[in-house]
Amino acid sequence: MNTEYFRLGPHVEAARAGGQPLVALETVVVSFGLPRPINLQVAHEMEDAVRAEGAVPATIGLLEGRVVIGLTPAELAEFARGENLRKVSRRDIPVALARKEKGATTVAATVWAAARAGIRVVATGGIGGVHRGAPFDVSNDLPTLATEPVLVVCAGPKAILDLRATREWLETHGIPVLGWGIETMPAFYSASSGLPVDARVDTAEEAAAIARVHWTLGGKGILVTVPPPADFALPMERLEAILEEAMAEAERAGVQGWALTPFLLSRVAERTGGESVALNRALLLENARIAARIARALEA
Ligand code: PSU
Ligand code: MN
Repeated sequence: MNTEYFRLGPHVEAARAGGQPLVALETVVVSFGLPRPINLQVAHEMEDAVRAEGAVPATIGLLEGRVVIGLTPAELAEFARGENLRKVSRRDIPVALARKEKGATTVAATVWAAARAGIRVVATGGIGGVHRGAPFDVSNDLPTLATEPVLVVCAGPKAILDLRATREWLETHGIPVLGWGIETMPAFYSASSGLPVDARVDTAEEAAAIARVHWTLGGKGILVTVPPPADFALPMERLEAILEEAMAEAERAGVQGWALTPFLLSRVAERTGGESVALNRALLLENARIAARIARALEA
């Protein structure tokens, strides 16, 4: 790991020395994906969920010209305040580091940084993917999964996306999609997109065994998709209506590029009276727990 541009947090340094399994967490969901003040609470709860399952959390963000692997609670609070901070995907990393800007990392930037630090497991909510319709917009989360040997635990691609196109993209680029106790890929807000996974797994050991073979044979990214907790899931039809409206609004207002995903997520949160936020929190915690179990199984 390059020490000029990377720094390990003290707890991550200790975990390394003690040979404990690590799970990387992103900061865009904290700074741009969830409303204040619940965002900071969820960030801490995710870290606690990882610890409760016997692994060590490494929340990642850019600070003072370095990629920090394992933010401290005080640093995490800065990311939750969300001031003077850039949403950093992979293409933004050199700019943010050279200018010493504070940057929250997307799934793409988090996966990339985790790989550089030798961390194999990342937990998040929904990954980015192929956006619907024109203008052409494909999240860097996808190509980064195609190039970095990291397992990402998620609730599938965000339902704001073109799910069929996203599923095809994963297949084209050789990224195995596993279903956690399910045969079809979840769609972040709902339990199923109706699109098949490549294999169903029911235990952390099964997921770890497949990942191990994948990496031994030169494979890169692999997804473990977990359906959102049933008590919180939102019905597709209701969501579709909200999304149609939000996407039309984004187009009228000229919202595009990095700002589109946060805009759509916040509209869905408003229109569901916060139900989507409760769901997002529940699935983030669930995914953090499962990621920790898989990280442990990978060490065994
Ligand atoms: N999952 C969530 N909330 C989020 C995101 C994912 O539950 O805010 C973020 C992730 O950081 C993901 C990003 O990488 O949205 C995708 O943004 P874009 O479509 O601009 O690549
Ligand atoms: Mn995009």
